[in-house]
Amino acid sequence: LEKPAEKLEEFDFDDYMLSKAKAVNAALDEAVPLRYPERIHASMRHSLLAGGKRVRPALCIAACELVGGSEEQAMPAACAMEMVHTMSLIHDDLPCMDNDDLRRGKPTNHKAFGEDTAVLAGDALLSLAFEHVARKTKNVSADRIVRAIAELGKAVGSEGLVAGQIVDIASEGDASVGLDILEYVHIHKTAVLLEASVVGGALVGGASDEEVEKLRGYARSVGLLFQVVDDILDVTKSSKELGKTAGKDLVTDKATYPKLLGMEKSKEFADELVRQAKEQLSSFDQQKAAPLLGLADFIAYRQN
Ligand code: GRG
Repeated sequence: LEKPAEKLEEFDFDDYMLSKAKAVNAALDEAVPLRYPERIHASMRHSLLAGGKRVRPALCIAACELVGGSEEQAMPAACAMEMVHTMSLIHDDLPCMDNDDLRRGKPTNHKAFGEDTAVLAGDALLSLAFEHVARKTKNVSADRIVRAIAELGKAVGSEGLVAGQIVDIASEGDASVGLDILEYVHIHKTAVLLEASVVGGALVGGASDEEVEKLRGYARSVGLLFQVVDDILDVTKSSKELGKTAGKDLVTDKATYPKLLGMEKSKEFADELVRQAKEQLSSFDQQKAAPLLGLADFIAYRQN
């Protein structure tokens, strides 16, 4: 008897994520050497090499490999996604935004280097992201590189991260914020960059238009899922910390899914989003889709 194809190889997701994170960390280290002027490069490296799950680069590489491309083709785009993500975290932590002291277990960039340097480090990472994809992507047609860059540009600007952040700021403390605004903020602050990561990876990997659109659908579901789960974790984590049933989410006026939908419905919504994400991958070879299927589960069932 022939073994069914899906049984041929057991996919080790943890091993996959570890090996991709290691390769991405090495590429990021090389992309930002500690050269003159040392202060700005030290500041960029402080945040860029501070750990982090490297979900965006993993999505980018996995999408590229799924459509027949290689890790090498995707790596510059994968690094660019992490550079943009890191810059958004640096700016998000600033005193004029969330005013946070800690990020990825280390002092935030402005705490370590001062606000002036932190703003510049974010700007430099944003600019480097685009230069890096344009200059370092190899064995991919110029047309595909330009399309990937356009995806990234859209994800960053006033139709992307910036849009999510400005609406988030405007709705702070507004008790009337409903599901529509909450979803808008989550889609723009989080899902758009996950979408650019997946679609960018697919484009440099040689995906057909049909494959790109299926992967875009996958990324949109996974992007919203990321935030719904984040909201759920906020409640469960702070409940544990407080040792009571009411978490941080329930005692602040920030709109979240558990607050607007209730915990049970939020979990049902998350389950539905995982299902939708996986459905978008059903026409691909399931063995080859294992990393993206695993990433959907990882985002859904993670603990932080
Ligand atoms: C992009 C020009 C420009 C400005 C930034 C501040 C801002 C505008 C946008 C905020 C974006 C933001 C901080 C969104 C939250 C994203 C998010 C889900 C962060 C957590 O991501 P993880 O869990 O973190 O992947 P790690 O540390 O694992 O990488």
